[in-house]
Amino acid sequence: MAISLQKGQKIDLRKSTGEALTNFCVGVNWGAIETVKSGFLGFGSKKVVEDVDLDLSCIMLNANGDLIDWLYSPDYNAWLSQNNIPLGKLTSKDGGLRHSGDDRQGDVGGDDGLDNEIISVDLNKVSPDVDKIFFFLNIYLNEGQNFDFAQIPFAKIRMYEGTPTKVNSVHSNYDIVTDASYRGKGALILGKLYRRNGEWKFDAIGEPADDKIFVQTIQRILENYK
Ligand SMILES: [Ca+2]
Ligand SMILES: [Ca+2]
Repeated sequence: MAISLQKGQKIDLRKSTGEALTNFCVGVNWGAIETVKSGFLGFGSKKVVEDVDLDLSCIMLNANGDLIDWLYSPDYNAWLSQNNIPLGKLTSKDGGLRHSGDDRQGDVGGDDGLDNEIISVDLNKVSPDVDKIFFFLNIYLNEGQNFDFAQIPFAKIRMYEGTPTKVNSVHSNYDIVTDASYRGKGALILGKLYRRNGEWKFDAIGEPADDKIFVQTIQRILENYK
């Protein structure tokens, strides 16, 4: 039975068998905004799809709270290099975390049951220098777009065993859009994996933020969540 996460809940990373959960996926599943626009005098109504570009990212901190590694989309690299910000990448230096790549639309035609952006985690490969791994989600608004988590038809986060294309067993999940505190917000600090007495644990932070771009969310985490 999957755990339905509550904001601020701390959980052990254990399978239902009691074994430590070390290989899993952190995934976000979401839908594009689909509306039906009726034509003149009600004729010729058509479905209009508005792309929803959510970005799942993570950063790794050492025990002093210093940023030592990160995963975020390389699609922003031109802008990042102009601003002297480390370039985006999809695999961590230690190979323990891997991002499935940037999805810029969301599901069209309803929930396909698979996550649109996934970070695969193998805790056995994570460098001993990494003490905390923060996961966060940002809405990237294209020119002329203006929406927040409340307008997205569905957006769910989960931890599960499996691969980006196959879900074997869901460990825990968290529903974003049904939480009223996310209305009007463009960013969400999902939670952190952290070491405690030689074991990894997860803290479902669930804090929304007004950040316009993920680098602001990284800054926020470094300032407030060490
Ligand atoms: Ca995306
Ligand atoms: Ca999906």
